[in-house]
Amino acid sequence: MALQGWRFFGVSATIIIYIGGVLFLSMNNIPGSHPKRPRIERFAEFPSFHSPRFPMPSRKMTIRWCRDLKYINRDLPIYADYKSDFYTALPSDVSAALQSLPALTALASFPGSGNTWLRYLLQQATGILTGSIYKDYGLLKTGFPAENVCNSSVLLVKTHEWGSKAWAPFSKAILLVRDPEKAIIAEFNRQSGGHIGFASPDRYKRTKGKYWQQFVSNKLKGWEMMNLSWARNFTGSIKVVFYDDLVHHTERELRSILDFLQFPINEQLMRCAIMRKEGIFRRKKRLLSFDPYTEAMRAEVQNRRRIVYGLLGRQEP
Ligand SMILES: *[C@@H]1O[C@H](CO)[C@@H](O)[C@H](O)[C@H]1NC(C)=O
Ligand SMILES: *[C@@H]1O[C@H](CO)[C@@H](O)[C@H](O)[C@H]1NC(C)=O
Ligand SMILES: CC(=O)N[C@H]1CO[C@H](CO)[C@@H](O)[C@@H]1O
Repeated sequence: MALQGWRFFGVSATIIIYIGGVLFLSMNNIPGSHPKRPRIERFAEFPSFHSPRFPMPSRKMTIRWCRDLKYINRDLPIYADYKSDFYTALPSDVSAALQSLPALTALASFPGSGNTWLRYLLQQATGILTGSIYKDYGLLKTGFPAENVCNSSVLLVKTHEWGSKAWAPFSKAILLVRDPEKAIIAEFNRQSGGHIGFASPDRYKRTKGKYWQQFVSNKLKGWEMMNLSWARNFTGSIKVVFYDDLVHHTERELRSILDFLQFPINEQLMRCAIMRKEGIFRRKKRLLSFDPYTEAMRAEVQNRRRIVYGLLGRQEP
């Protein structure tokens, strides 16, 4: 009897530990819709976000928002609320604008092209949350609680995918394009830098530089496909935003993006967003003591960039 009691206890404990373990693992590894891609994306475009001064991006990093963020509630426009918030537009204009918003807008970009920064700016300027087809817990905790929301309750939805499946849910898209030279380094840092956020110089030299070379050539193809397939084959309306323009003419670009989204501009929020455009991110150049691109690589990257930028209608100096 006593033995059976012990056996029962032992089996129960094993089962409980097992279930607990499975739960723990599944909580940390929720399958996404794109299992092949890394689902963790931090602020790759903001190297300092990972700097040793901020060792863990998910802790203590609170963004001060110009206004409390919320979802778009299309069914129940609360007029009194909109009246005070969107004081530049009449309440009826606002609700009409919100209702006429097309189903869904994608924020399509190659990783490392500044999509998180653009989402940050848009959330500041509108007070409305932006979504994503991924669920990045780092972002979830640092001011992007609508990670994994992909419906009309968000302003737009981040994606790094392309192809007919990727754009099926969307009727509009903003294609954010960054110089591949920078985007590829940002992506390399993100994939290999861990919490510190930078690839160590050794990583560029791994297997006599072949690893990095292969990385650049793969990513360059991806960059090109991403850009061109959205620009050419997506059937909805598309707006191409160049990262450099966003950096140098932030307000002008934001206004034109909101115009594209048919979202009414609130001047007060816009001023606030521009004031806080860098937010907690201070962009700092990583000082690599060497140039990771060889002459041949750079020539190839620049050649590709010229072709793609040309096709996207941008003249290169
Ligand atoms: C949007 O998606 C979220 C999460 O999947 C869900 O909670 C919410 O109800 C959805 N909203 C609409 C308007 O479909
Ligand atoms: C885009 O369309 C062209 C034909 O117009 C097709 O050859 C190509 O495979 C398409 N690309 C994607 C990524 O769907
Ligand atoms: C998907 C897509 O449009 N790919 C094109 C990318 O650009 C090259 C030329 O630069 C084309 O050959 C591909 O078809």
